[in-house]
Amino acid sequence: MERLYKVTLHFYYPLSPVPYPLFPISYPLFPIPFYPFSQKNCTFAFSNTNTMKPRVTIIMGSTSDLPVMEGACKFLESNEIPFEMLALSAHRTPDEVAEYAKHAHERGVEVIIAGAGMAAHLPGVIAAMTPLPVIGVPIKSSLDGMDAALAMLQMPPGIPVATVAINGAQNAAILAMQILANGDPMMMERVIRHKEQLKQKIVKANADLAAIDTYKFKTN
Ligand code: C2R
Repeated sequence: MERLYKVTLHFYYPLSPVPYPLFPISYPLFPIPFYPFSQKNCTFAFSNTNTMKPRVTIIMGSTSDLPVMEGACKFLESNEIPFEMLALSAHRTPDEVAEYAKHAHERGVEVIIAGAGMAAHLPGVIAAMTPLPVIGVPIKSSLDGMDAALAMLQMPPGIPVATVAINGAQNAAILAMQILANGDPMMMERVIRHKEQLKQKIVKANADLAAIDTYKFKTN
C-alpha cells in the first residue's frame, strides 16, 4: 500500500545578543539560559513507493517455481540490478501474458527471464510477442525437467529462447547481467568482477589441494 510519511524536526537555538563570532567573549557575560530562543521547523516527506524501474523481469509459471527462481533474484539483488517478479502462465493466464509481453519494452525492461516446468510454453509464448531477449529456465517439476528443457530448447527458427540448464536460474541472471553490460560500463565492471571471483575460487581450490599431505605419492 502506498503511504506518505512526514517527519518534522523542531530546532531551538539561542539568539545571541552579539554577532556569533563574538560569542566566546559574550558567553561569560550572558550565559545561554539568558538568551531568547528561536525555533525553526523542518519537514521531510517521503513515501514507501518504489521509484526504481525494473531492468529485468523474472517471470515464473507458478509460485511452485519460486524456490528455483530465487537463484536469479539473489544474483540480481547482490549486483544491485533492479528487477520485478511476476507469476504468469501462458496456459492459465494467456491474456495477461500477452499484455505483459507486448508492453514490457515500453516500460524500460531490457531482459526477460522466464522459468517454467512441465509443458513449458511460457518463455516461447513471451518470446513470440516481445522484441526483448528471453532467457528460459527449465524447472525440474516432472520427467527430471527434460520436458521443460526441450520445450524451451526446441523453439522453431525465428523465435529464440536462450535456455540455461535445468533449474539454472542463477546462470539466467548472469546472462541477463551480461546483456545489460553492453553499453553500460558500470555493469561491465560487475561482469568482470564476477569472473574474477570465479577465478579466485579456483585459485583457493588449488591452494587447498596443495595443502593436502596425507598421500605419500602426491607430488605437489
Ligand atoms: P503448479 O505447481 O502451479 O501446478 O504448476 C509451472 O511453471 C510449474 O512448474 C506446475 C508447473 O506448471 C508450470 N506452468 C507452465 C506454464 N504455466 C504453468 N509451464 C506455461 O504457461 O508454460
